[in-house]
Amino acid sequence: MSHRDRREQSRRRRRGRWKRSAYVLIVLAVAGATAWLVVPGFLPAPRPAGADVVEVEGTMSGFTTKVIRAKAGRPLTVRLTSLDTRFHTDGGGKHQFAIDGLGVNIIAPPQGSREATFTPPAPGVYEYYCDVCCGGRANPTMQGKLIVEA
Ligand SMILES: [Cu+2]
Repeated sequence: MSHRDRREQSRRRRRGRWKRSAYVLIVLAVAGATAWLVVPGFLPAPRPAGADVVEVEGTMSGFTTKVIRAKAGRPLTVRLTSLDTRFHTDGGGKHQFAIDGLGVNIIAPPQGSREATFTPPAPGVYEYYCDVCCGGRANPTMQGKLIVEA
């Protein structure tokens, strides 16, 4: 093999190595960007400091909390837990906590919890309800009142 051939060969080898590391870099960049985009979707939204937290449990016999008191303009976190299993034929063990006027819609999976933080803007009484199980919204046990004070 001539000197020239050898030089050519090592140049080609170097180019191959560069291509491979570029490929690895691109794969890492894409994986990183994907993780950055996808992972936050699975994490709960950060709770603002100082939010009041209220726990609400949903079962086939209704909400455990029928009245919630809150302050207007102060963030409120509602953490909804479904105590039912997925074997419930009506609703599959899910429960909901919805307030139409405030755009709140939490759906807890069977034997799981979900939460949302919102700020009631003005004093008043807001009805909350579950519409995914046992008679849905019309079921009086799956309703409650959020009383917002000034
Ligand atoms: Cu329910």
